[in-house]
Amino acid sequence: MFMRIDHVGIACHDLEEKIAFFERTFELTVVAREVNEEQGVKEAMLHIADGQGGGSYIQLLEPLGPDTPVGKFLAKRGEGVHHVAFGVPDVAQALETIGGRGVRLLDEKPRHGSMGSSIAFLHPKDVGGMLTELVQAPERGADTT
Ligand code: MC0
Repeated sequence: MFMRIDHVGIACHDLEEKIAFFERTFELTVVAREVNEEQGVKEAMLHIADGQGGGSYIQLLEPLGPDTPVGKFLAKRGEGVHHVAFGVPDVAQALETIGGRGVRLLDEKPRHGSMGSSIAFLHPKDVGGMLTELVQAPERGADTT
């Protein structure tokens, strides 16, 4: 079902400061930046490697406000790993399969994600405490409405 780790999302207070740290320390390069109003984040993707069905990235996330998923996470836990995202061939199909196995779906259908991807989240309490995201790369096409 999972083809690769698409990205690891890291919550931070200051996106620009954290980008500079990752570039300087790990020699990573920002390949995309986006404001995602629906998810309440300003984010940057830093490329790690290419793999089956797409690349893998570090995603840096700064909240657009305190009353957003990342804003609440920062207030409660501070900076750190917010979620792990796995590449899947078909996010709608993966949701149906995983939901059928008893995991609570935070999204019943795919939403718009980074770099034109289709994404959906699974409840962290049902995945060993890890907020889990499913990602379908854009070239395969999907309903992102
Ligand atoms: C909350 N919890 C987490 C967590 N956030 N556990 C692990 N990782 C996280 N990131 C835990 C809390 O500690 C709590 O456990 C329980 O889950 C319920 O959390 P809550 O604080 O009561 O509830 P909320 O209102 O903060 O909601 C948490 C929830 C929400 C995960 C449901 O954040 C959500 O729907 N997230 C999905 C969307 C999202 O995160 N978007 C931002 C990234 P206890 O034990 O205290 O009960 S968007 C993104 O990344 C896009 C742009 C992309 O990749 O392309």
